[in-house]
Amino acid sequence: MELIFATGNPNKLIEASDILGVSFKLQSLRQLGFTGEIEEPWHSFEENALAKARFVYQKYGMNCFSDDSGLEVEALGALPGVQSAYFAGHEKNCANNLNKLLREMEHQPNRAARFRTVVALILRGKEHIFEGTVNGAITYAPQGDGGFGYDPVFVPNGYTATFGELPKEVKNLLSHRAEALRKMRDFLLSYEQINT
Ligand code: ITT
Repeated sequence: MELIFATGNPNKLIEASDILGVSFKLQSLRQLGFTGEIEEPWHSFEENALAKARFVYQKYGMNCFSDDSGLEVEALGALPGVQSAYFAGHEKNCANNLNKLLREMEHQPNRAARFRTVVALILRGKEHIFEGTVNGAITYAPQGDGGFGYDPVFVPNGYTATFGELPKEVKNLLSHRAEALRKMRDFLLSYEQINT
């Protein structure tokens, strides 16, 4: 099955391809020649995910999905949340975002946090939403250089290593993105069975 993944983030594209497996051929926006930024003006992951998928569906008229995701830290009132990509400013700098988070959490004993993903799929013009969450804790310093974004400071519950240290196969089993994309995959596989 061919789908456009409405993302400009190459790390998300790699993870999604690994999670969805060989039955799905993903085309990135870059492969379609689109290198701009799609606006994410809303206050929820769902609205932003829908905005990205609608933009691409309207432009290309092809089945597509998007992923809006971020880190919600309990002690910070669920920030950075939808601002995760821009936490330290408009330049979308992962290292600055991570350093700002660690500074704000420096003297904070409550380390609880969760990653959330909302995937918006537009299939033959119909919209579908899939969600995923993984709970964990924020470290005091970055650990590991795997993954992307906030991975080096996030330890999923039940583990002692961060997503930056764990093998990518482990992250792709446990993660917020894995949960949401597996739900989408199951939906698409049963949709295909019914419609072929
Ligand atoms: P697109 O909108 O083009 O898909 P983006 O990177 O801007 O790419 P988001 O708006 O969804 O994506 O921002 C999510 C940010 O949250 C992302 O830039 C990371 O900093 C962080 N994030 C999301 N998923 C993550 C993950 O699995 N591991 C670490 N950080 C993650």
